[in-house]
Amino acid sequence: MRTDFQNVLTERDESVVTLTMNRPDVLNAINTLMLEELIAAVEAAAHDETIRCVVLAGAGRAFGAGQDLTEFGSAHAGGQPLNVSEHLAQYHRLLLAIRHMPKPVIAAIQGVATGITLNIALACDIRIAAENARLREGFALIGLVPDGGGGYTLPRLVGLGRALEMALLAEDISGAEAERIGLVNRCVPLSELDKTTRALAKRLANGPTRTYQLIKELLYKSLEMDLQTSLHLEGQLQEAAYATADHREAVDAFLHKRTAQFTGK
Ligand code: T3D
Repeated sequence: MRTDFQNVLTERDESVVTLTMNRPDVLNAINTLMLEELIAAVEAAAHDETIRCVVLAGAGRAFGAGQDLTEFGSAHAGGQPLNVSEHLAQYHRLLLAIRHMPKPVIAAIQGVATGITLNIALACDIRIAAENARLREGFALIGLVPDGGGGYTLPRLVGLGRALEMALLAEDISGAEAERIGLVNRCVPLSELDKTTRALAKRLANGPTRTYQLIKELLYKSLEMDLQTSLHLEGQLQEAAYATADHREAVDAFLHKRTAQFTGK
């Protein structure tokens, strides 16, 4: 994977890669370059079989303050008019790359996570928030609708009523409240965010990666299916899981009373 990005730091720890949005002076607001770099890094992580878990984080005191509004400001001032569909298409490419990642993706959220940055976190498989997290579906505050998949992910995570409240009022939600309503999986003290994220990422990276890919496919696709179609898909995916080396290894490990060593295959 490229490591010469300007606005995204990449850190490799065995089979875990951490991608850190890195514009701390502006709370990691996403400008065009950061977006391009995030796409490149996420797509590279998807194709690299030696990577078995991806972590998305923010540098400094925030996870991220959403779209860089100075870019919107100069577009409105007539500098470079923004083609909204083209611009959004780039975000959609990133979101789909995260959603289709054939391995788990964890968002580690501290401080502000608003607008499109929050919705990128909502596309990840697991979210860990620090107690100081401030999660805000902040689009309405600048007169926009929630994009970046928020209209899809938000009601599925927290239910329609809560999603409407979050999108219309655009108020901060604390890490603890986010855990309570299912917006994040866990809330931990800020001092433990890094340690907790690393431990979880390592645990997932040492798991049956190919099976994790199949599990993701089953759950995400089943959201859109009736029971019968989901049961059919489950059969297809279980056949694939049954054929993995990791399944055979796990059964053999159980029978021989030893710990399974998963290769991800
Ligand atoms: O293409 C598409 O359709 C995508 C669309 C996406 C839309 C969105 O993402 S909607 C959300 C957009 N983001 C916001 O509305 C957040 C704007 N920022 C704020 O409201 C505040 O900064 C915060 C509440 C997030 C944090 O406040 P605070 O007091 O902790 O920090 P601060 O002093 O306001 O910010 C620190 C610096 O970051 C500051 O720069 P300065 O004054 O020190 O030079 C501030 O201007 C800068 N900054 C914060 N957010 C952004 C930003 N610069 C550019 N874009 C930002 N989004």
